[in-house]
Amino acid sequence: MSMSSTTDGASVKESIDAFYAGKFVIVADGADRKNECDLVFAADQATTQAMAFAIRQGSGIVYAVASPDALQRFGLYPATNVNTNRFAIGAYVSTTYLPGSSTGLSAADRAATARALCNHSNTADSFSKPGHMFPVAAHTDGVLGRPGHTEAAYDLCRMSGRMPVACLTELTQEDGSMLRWQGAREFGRTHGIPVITVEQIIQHRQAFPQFPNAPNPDSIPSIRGLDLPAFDGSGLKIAIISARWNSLVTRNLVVGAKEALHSCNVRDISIEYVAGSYELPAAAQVLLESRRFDGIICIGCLIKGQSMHFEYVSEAVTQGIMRLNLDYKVPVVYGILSVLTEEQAKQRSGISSTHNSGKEWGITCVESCLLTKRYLKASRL
Ligand code: RBF
Repeated sequence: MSMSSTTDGASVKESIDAFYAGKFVIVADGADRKNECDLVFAADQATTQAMAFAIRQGSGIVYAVASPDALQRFGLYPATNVNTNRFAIGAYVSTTYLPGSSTGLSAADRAATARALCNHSNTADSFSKPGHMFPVAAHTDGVLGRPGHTEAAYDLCRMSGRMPVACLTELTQEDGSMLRWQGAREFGRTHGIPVITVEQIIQHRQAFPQFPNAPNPDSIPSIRGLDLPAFDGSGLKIAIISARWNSLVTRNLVVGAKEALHSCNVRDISIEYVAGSYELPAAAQVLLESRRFDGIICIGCLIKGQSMHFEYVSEAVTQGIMRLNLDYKVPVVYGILSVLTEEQAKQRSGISSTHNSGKEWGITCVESCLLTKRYLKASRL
C-alpha cells in the first residue's frame, strides 16, 4: 500500500480544481504520522449540505483552518499556552458566529460560522468564545513548514487562489474508528471526491513555489484596474505602515496587502501604525532611514468630509510619498484610498465587495522591489 504514488489517488491539479469549485477533497497523511484521512473544503463555500455531510462522515468535530493573523482578527486566541498535543496542533479557542446561529451546533449554524470567518467586515464581538467550530492555526509556510492536514487544507486554499480559510474533519467509519488510506479511496470513489496525500502537496509546492492570486474583479471584465500577476518576492523585507484613522477600512487593506505579499513568498513583513494618513510620509522616512527594508507600503483611508481637510491632506501625503520614492530609491507604495463616501471605502477595501485594493498594493510593492533590485546595486540603502 503506497501512499506516495500519484497514480494511487488523484492528482494535485484535480484536487485544486475541485477545491476551487467549492467541492470536497480528501487528504491523507503518512502512516508514520497520524495515518488519518481528512475531508476538507473551502470555508467561504460552506453550505448547510456540505457541513452536514462533513459532520455525518467525520468525527463530528469540524475545524476551521486559517492563519494565526486571520483568527486573531476575530479575537480568537490559542486554546493553551503549553501545547502537549503529540502533533502540536495549533488549536484555538472554539467559536460560534452569533448573528447567524441559534445553538451553534446545527450544520446550518456551523456553516454560517465557517463563512463568517471569511468575512473581514465581521468583528470579534460577533464570535462567541467558546463555541461549536474549532479554529486551528496553520503554519504560515503551509506544508513546507509543517506536514499536517491543517497545512494541507490551508495550502489548498492558497494553491487554488481561494480565501485562505478551510473546513476540515477526520473521516471515520461506521464503528467510529478512523478511516485509513484504502477506505478513504473507496469512500472517494463512491462520492466522487479526489483523494491526495500531504506528500503530494509538498512536492507540488516545491515544484510550483508561487501561489496564484485571486482575480481582481475590477480588472477581469473591464480595462480598469490592475491585473495581479504572481511575482517571486522570496527574501524581500517589506514594511507596511498603516493609519488607524478609519481603521475598519485600513485593517482590511492591511490584510489584503499581507495576503498578496504572502502569495509572492514574502516572509519578512513588519507592520507599524500611525494615527492618520498625514503621519504616513514621516513614518515611512523613519523606516527608510533604518535601511532595513526593500520596500514600504503606506496604507490609509481619507474620506472627504465637510471641511477642506481632505484636499489638503491628500495633496500633502501624495507629494510626501512621491518625494520619498525619488529621494530614497526604495519603493514606497501609495496605498491610500481617497474617496468621497464611506460606501466607496467599503467597496475598495473588500468590506462590501470582493475587491481589496490592499492586494494590488502588495503586488505593486513586490514588482517595484524586484525592478529596483535588477537595476540598482544596493536596493537597501
Ligand atoms: N486621517 C485619515 O487617515 N483619514 C481621514 O479621513 C482623516 N480625516 C480627518 C479629518 C479631520 C477634520 C482631521 C482634523 C483629521 C483627519 N485625519 C484623517 C487625521 C490626520 O491624517 C492626522 O492624523 C491628524 O490631522 C493629526 O496630524
